Amino acid sequence: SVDGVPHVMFIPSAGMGHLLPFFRVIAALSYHGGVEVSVVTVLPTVSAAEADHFTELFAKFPGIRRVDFHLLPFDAAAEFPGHDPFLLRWEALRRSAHLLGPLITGVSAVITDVTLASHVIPICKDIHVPCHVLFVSCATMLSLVAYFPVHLDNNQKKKAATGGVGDVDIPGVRCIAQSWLPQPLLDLEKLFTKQLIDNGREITKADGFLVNTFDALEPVALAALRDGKVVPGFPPVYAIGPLKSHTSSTSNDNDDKPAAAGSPVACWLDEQPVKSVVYVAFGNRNAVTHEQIREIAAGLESSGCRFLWVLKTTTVDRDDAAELADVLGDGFLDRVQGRGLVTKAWVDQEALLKHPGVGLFLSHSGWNSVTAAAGVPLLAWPGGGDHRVNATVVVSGKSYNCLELLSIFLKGFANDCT
Ligand code: BUP
Repeated sequence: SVDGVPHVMFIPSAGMGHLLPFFRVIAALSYHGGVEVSVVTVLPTVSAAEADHFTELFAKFPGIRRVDFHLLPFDAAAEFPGHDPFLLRWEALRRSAHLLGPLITGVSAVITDVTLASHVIPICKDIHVPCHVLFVSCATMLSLVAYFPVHLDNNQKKKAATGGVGDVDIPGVRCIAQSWLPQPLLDLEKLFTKQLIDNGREITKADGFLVNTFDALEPVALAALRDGKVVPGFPPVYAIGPLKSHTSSTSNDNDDKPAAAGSPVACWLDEQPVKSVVYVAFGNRNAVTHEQIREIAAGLESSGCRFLWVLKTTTVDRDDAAELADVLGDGFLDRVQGRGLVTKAWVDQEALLKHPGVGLFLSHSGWNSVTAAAGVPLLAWPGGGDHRVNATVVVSGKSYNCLELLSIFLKGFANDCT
């Protein structure tokens, strides 16, 4: 600390789903003051959305110290051809993490992203700096990350490795069926899996966890983690969610008024009947294939519903040069004009979900999206990463497997609205 003021250093990773919760905690700490805050920043970012949000954060809170961190050269394309650029950025960060030591020395506490935990925690231990993990997904996913290495060790002991990964029965939490695990975990050679196992083994040595959840939402998983049922002696877990956008904590606006008011999308929503619009979005880095886009478009069109579709055609926004009309097919936009709006722009999703016009959220079930859905029924279409686990946390009991069912669901929704 400097002059008795504690100095907290944040080490986020990459992807908006990881950055936004960090920015929210950083903004809250900066807003309340009494703490010196620094943020390890790697430029250029992978996506334009990340760059814009870094710029906004530092402009809004000039007191935050930006600690530029330069990555070592890493020929990701040669070593891991075709991999997700965000996963590769995590890998690049991990491979350069040993250079963080001198930057961390002298700070009062470090808060790291879980994707870097296996590398950052040992550095902090060496120099006696407390290290907490800001876990950006749900507590159930945290229990899976912590328990997965133990599950594999148990499999090994039982010589059950030939049976594959199998269902993961997390003590005190629940049994997650193999088909509901993050699917890369079924292949122990995958980069995602290697990183998760490394991090899972090391996180038991963290000083604590801040999790974007709350006790009423995940009482069982939180209790099991805290009682040491998942992994004996697990560090303290603080449920600090649901994290809110810093625009609402810094503005004097009436909280009921969506921050997106006045944007073209919000203006369009203003004209729609209450709870009539299906909001469709699959997060910032989950491109759906062109074939899937056409199928979703056909489903939305035949459902007769009003809809707002935030469409991403590439994993990284900077690469997204496709024309909407080309992607959606001839005449689609004309046929749905008035009742359907499709945009590729970044929108203030949290604010839009609060708009009275929105009646249903069709989502990939990224955790930030799930927690922002407050009050809007969520139709989860989970994809990769933690999405399936997140869906199990909020599921009401039904699961559907194909787009025909989705279309039936949307038709039912349309009938409800008329
Ligand atoms: Br796209 C988009 N506006 O236009 P998730 C996203 N978001 O506010 P992720 C916007 O980004 P994975 C947009 O509200 C959420 O807070 C959204 O995080 C916001 O999914 C965040 O939902 C996206 O956790 O995918 O990160 O896109 O889960 O695969 O990391």
